[in-house]
Formats: sequence, structure tokens, C-alpha cells
Amino acid sequence: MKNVIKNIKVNRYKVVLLAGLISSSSLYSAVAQSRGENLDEAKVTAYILPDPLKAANGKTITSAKEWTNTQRPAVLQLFQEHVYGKFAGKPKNMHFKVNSVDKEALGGKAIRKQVTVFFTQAADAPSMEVLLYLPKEAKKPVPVFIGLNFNGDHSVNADPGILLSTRWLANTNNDRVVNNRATEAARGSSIKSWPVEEILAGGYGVATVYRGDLEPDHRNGWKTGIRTTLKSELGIKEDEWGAIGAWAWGLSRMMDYLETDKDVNAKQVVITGHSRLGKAALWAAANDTRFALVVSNDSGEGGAALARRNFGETIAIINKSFPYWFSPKFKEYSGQADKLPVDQHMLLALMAPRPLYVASGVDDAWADPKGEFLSTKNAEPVYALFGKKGLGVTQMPSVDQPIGSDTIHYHIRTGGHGITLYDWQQFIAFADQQFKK
Ligand code: GTR
Repeated sequence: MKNVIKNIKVNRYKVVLLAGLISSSSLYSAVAQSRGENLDEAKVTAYILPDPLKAANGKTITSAKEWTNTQRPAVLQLFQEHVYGKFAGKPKNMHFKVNSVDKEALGGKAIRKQVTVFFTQAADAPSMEVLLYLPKEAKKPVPVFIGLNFNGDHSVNADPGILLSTRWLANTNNDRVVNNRATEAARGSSIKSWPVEEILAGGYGVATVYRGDLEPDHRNGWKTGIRTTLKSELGIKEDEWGAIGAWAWGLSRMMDYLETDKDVNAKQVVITGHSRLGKAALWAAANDTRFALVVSNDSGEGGAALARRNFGETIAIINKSFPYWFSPKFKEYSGQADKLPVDQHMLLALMAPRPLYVASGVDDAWADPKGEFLSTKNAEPVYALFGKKGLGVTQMPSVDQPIGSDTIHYHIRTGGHGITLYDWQQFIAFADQQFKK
């Protein structure tokens, strides 16, 4: 193999491409440099954010009661209509099948449960696979971190007891996924993003589902995903929502299962997600207030980052690369974010008064860390209605200096796009602060 090394400036960071050894993510990055994104802070143009406290009739919302009873539902409706599409409720006849319980998992440190959640009563109903770890020593129901995973439940830990996903996965240029199916080599491939042992040691459970169980993440994924298979059951047409909506809906269905598991404290479920799955986590938590604490990690455009700030990925770019993620209507805002009746600070405001943690990476320019910070900051007026303090600062903090007061926290970590042990440690400490008072 020729050892040609090229230095290419890309959207997120400089990557060194070894010819012949190009990973799919760096390939993506190399392509992305021509998408017309702005990465120069000096070129960010002025914008005016919609006021979350301004009702459609022009009145200003001044109380938590008014927010909860009228403005919150109105803002949620705007996000459904213009951004993510409809959000389905709980199907009437779901059922669960516990496939395995291992009380000596992870070297005796954990209880591992694997549960199939069937979305209708039929034995062969569309379904998703929940992987749940609980700390072995727990004496009472535990709080649980939940989130979707990118690469199959088997990727979060090398634990040989995890069932290998049988669903569609994107092929890898190694032997982990061949012919769109996982191989044994895929076990534990995302272990760095899922520090299961640390989460358990903190006294928390952790539950995950593969995003592809809800909808495979490609242009034709909707054809085999729940937007099609549950179309009549849910009463929503395929094109009335998008993949992010389908993933988010799956998070709510995980909650339905967790509410039935007596080892879980369903009143203390922390919803988390990284990147596109962070967008899904935010959207799920906006619709479903059962999630007690909300974490967004590098969720970027369509997640925590302000759409009106033209830095990094934009609505136009995301709609072009991922036309199936959002509602079709969202395409009307490509190149005209200022026409949207909402911006993403209003999505974050929908978490109020629940504790919220937003995390960025300093080299993750594509996700616009500053736009994520400003969005968090601009959600504060809604939290204030509930007597909740905001971030307690006006300027972005330094790298690796988490900030926040009682309810809203933020950090910008060293490094690029990813969810790291450092991120998880901050989320665990935040959950401790909220739940162990
Ligand atoms: C990128 C996309 C981002 C983010 C990211 C990810 O390709 O542009 O919005 O979602 O993927 O999910 O890692």
C-alpha cells in the first residue's frame, strides 16, 4: 500500500488521511468540506431569536402555570409541525418478552436483562431489543441512564452474553459488519462511548436500544422501520414524521418497559444521546415528560445548537445529507432559518423545569459548540418561570470547566465529536446532584 499522507482541513478537525486506510467517518468529513458551511466566527451574521415567552396572540407568558397550560403545548406543536413531524403515543397492545436475565454479568458486578419490546399484541409484531444492566449490589430500585446506540446492543460492551443484533447495519470496512449484518467481531466496538462499569459503579443502571430497531439510518430505512410497519397502528403516515421522530418514539417505548421493571426507579430515568441520537433524545424528552433528567451530547444542528447561527452544519446541509431525518416541511427552511417560528433554545425550554445538561466538544465545530451554549443560555427565561436558576454565567466557559447552578449545566470538553468517559463522569455527577440530595 502506498504510504501517501495528506493533511485535509475538514469541518470538524484536521484529519490525516492515510491513502487506502480511509475510515467511513473521515470519508464523510472529507466530503463535507464542500458543503458550504461557515467555520469562521467573524462571518457569523446577526440574528434575532424568537422569544419563547411570546404567545401567538402577542401576550407575554409570565407564570409557570401559563407556560405549562398554554405556551408549552403551543411550542411543542410548532416543533411537530415545522421540524420533526408528528409524535405518536403509546400503542394499545404492546407486550414485553424477557429473553434473558443474568445475575452474574460483567464478572459478577451486574445484572443483565435483555427484553424484546413488541409494539402490538401479535407474536411477530414489530419490536425492539432492550439491553439493560443494573448494579448487582442495589438494594432498591435504581435510577437508570437510557439512550439509543449507533451500532447494535452488542457494540456497547464485549460481554459475550449480549445477543448479537440481527438487524440491518451499515457495512464497515473491517469484518464487524458484513452484508449489512453484525459479526462476532462487532462485539464491544463502541465500548469507549458506553462506560457501563463506571455507570454501574455510580449506582445507576443503563439501558440501550439500537436505533436501527426503530428505523435503519439510510434513505430507504423508513420502508422497513416503524414509520411503515406501524403506520396504521399509530395513525401517522410515513411522511408525517422522520427518522429522528421514530428514534425518539422508541425512547418513550423504552420508558414504557422500564416503568414495569421493579428493579428500576422510573421516576429517575436520565435520557441521553450523542449527536443524531442526542437530537432524538431531546425530541423524546420534549414530548415525554416522564424523563426526569435530560442530557444532550454534541447534538448540534437539529439538536441543541441554534439554527439561526450560521456556523457549522446548517438546516440546508442537514436536509440535503439526511432528507429522511426531519418532517418534509423542515426542508422549506433550508437557507432560511430565520423563517422558522422556533429555534432550538425553545426545544431546550421544553425540558423545563427538569434538570438539563448540554455538552459540547471544543474541536466539534460542525456541531457549533457556541450555538449549543447560547441555545442553553436562551432557554433560561422559561426555567426562571419555575424559580430555577440558569447557567450562572453569560460567557462560554473555558474548556473542561463545567458550569451550572441547580438545574442547567453545560460543558465544553477537550477533543472533538464523541461521547467520552469525561462526558459521562459529568453526567453522573449531575444526576447525583439531582437525585441524591
Ligand atoms: C453528522 C451530521 C450531524 C450529526 C452526526 C452524528 O453526519 O451532520 O448532524 O448528527 O452526523 O450523528 O454523528
